[in-house]
Amino acid sequence: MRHNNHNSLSHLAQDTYAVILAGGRGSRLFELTNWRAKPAVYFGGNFRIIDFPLSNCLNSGISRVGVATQYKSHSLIRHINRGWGHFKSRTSEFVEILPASQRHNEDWYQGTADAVYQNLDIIRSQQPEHILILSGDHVYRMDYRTLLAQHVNSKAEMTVCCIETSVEEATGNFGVMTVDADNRVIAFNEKPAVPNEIPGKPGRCLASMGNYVFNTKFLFEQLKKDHKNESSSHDFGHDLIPSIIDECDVFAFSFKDPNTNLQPYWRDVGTLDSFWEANMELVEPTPQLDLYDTSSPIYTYQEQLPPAKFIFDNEIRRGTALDSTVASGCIISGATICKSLLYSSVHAHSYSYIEYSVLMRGSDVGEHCQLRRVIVDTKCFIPAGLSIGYDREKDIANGFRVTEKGITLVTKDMLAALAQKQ
Ligand code: ADQ
Ligand code: ADP
Repeated sequence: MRHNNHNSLSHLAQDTYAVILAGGRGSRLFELTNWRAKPAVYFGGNFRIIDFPLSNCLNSGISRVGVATQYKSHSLIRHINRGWGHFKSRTSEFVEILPASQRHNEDWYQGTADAVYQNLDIIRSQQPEHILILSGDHVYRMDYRTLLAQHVNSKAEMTVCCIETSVEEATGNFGVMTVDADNRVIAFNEKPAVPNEIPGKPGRCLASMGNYVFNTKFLFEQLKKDHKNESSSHDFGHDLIPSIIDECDVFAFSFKDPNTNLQPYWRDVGTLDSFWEANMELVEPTPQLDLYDTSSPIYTYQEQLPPAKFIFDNEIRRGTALDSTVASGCIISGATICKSLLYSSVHAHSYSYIEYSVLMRGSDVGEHCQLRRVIVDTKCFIPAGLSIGYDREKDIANGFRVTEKGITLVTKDMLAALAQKQ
């Protein structure tokens, strides 16, 4: 039976258990992931990165989800516990945390395949037909039912989701594959120095999104084989996928809009620059990622807070936000905010001027501060009169991190160190 009508798509989703891999640090986000895993990093003025794959599961009708955590998981676990309780509204629905807990040996999770292997008994008890493995690191909307349908219709044992990207972007960053005319994966190289180009498309290649579908029995067999292989690093991209493509039915699923055939929005936000850029796209008048689209909402945890409040000081003609998003609990008092994203409970005081910046939950910008192209981590108190983002050397001397593209990251630890110096 071909799976494309609504009923059979719903069944496919119901027979699937999703594992979201959320244990990685995301080291190129530097101090932003000093105290939280990358999937717990804030994004888009209201959300955390993990909210995107979790919402995609919910919107696709996949109601059994395990989140594999490892690195600095406190912030992530707290967010999931607080924010994803509504998933439990029916007894068959859940998001469960799969912490690295040395279930199969003395080790923490080795690679991504090991993170799944160590939870096989938990997954097995659910008896799913398919297992959807998702990276917890990316911002995108996707209906996973289309992927599941292709997987079943092509009689694949495993399906890898891919996007077309530039060779430059893929080099050293992504798993890169080559497919034949039937979309069968015939080569897979994890983060190659010289990626294979798509035939006839110079400079372009097929990159893995780090999302995979497996037939359950097949995955269990392959994970057991990989576990026994002492030379394996137990990672899907490095070890498991390259080891099965010659013998098994592994297909690629191209992430495309079925109506336009165009590639939908998908962002890695793996570096401070790409994180800042992806946030800035959202304050454009009509961004590609429409967070206001209620047909597939992105859910999150939000504190119960009073509305954002703007106090316009007539004398200094300030107290406004333009081309910006301002979350609940913010107080903009005699400050000007331009092209910026303010998370909940940010306070900006008189005479301060903030532009092209991302300010996370609970930060406070003192009087007469100026911020330009700055990422401000949670609960930062920027002392009155400080300018950030105008003088690279001064920012570095103050202990802030400045990227090559001139984005400045400020965290509360940096501000505490600066206060001690003064
Ligand atoms: P990377 O994202 O670089 O490449 P990795 O660091 O292993 O690979 O992270 C993949 C996902 O697993 C992330 O969501 C991360 O948080 C999580 N993770 C990492 N280590 C983990 C662990 N020990 N336990 C639990 N979760 C863990 C992968 C693929 C590439 C693909 C890119 C797309 O390997 O082939 O191109 O994703 O970004
Ligand atoms: P989030 O909003 O991501 O939860 P928080 O500012 O509350 O951000 O902190 C994230 C996590 O890191 C929490 O688990 C917190 O306890 C821990 N944390 C943050 N800063 C520090 C620090 N300087 N030292 C130790 N732990 C920290």
